[in-house]
Amino acid sequence: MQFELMASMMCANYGNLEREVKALEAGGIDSFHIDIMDGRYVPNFAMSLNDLRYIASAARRPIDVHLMIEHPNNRIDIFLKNLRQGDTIYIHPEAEYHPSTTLQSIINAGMIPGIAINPGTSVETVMEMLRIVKKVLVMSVNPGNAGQMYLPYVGKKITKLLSLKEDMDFEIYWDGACSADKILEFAPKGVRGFVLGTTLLFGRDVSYEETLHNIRELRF
Ligand code: S6P
Ligand code: MG
Repeated sequence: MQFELMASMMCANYGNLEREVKALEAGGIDSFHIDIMDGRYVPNFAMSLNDLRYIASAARRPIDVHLMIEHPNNRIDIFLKNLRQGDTIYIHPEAEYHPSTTLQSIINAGMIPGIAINPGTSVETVMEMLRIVKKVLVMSVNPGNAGQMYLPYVGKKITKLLSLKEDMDFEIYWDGACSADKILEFAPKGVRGFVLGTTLLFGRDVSYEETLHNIRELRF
């Protein structure tokens, strides 16, 4: 079964970021998920521009930037110029007056446009944007922190998005409290990728290589 695994880098060991990037790549990670926060859209500061720059320069695999900031269009150029063609930028539509303008800036720069949907945001309110984006990041926890509990009502929203994805031409990605049982349940249904944080990948006594191997070997 084909699915992508992304590393939530806010959960990585900052004591040696280069070693983390190399170990994750050697273990077979598909991309690096960078959570950028401004302390306003979400009540936290996780990663920022220098973290993104450093990881983008050390990594060979693609970067997914998850912008949890207000009015990303005001600052989109500084993120775009630190990425390579084909990297992804997710914005939160609620954080922008004109999210379709921001998404168009991302497309024009040769990046993959995505939206992140909060647990409390319904599919109906982002329906038109589903025609613009290539990726939808479904938040299964409220944005702002790692290590939270999965919110089970998000499952129904994923079912709805799965029924729309072929016609509207987007892929679904999972962000928040991702465990092996969620991958077992949702990868066969068509969820394309999973962001791995403290629940499954980081802060454990198991190497990244072994964890990623075990996830790929899950029996579906
Ligand atoms: C949350 C952020 C996520 C977390 C991820 C961490 O604001 O967007 O990407 O980093 O959820 O994973 P876990 O397994 O600790 O929830
Ligand atoms: Mg995220």
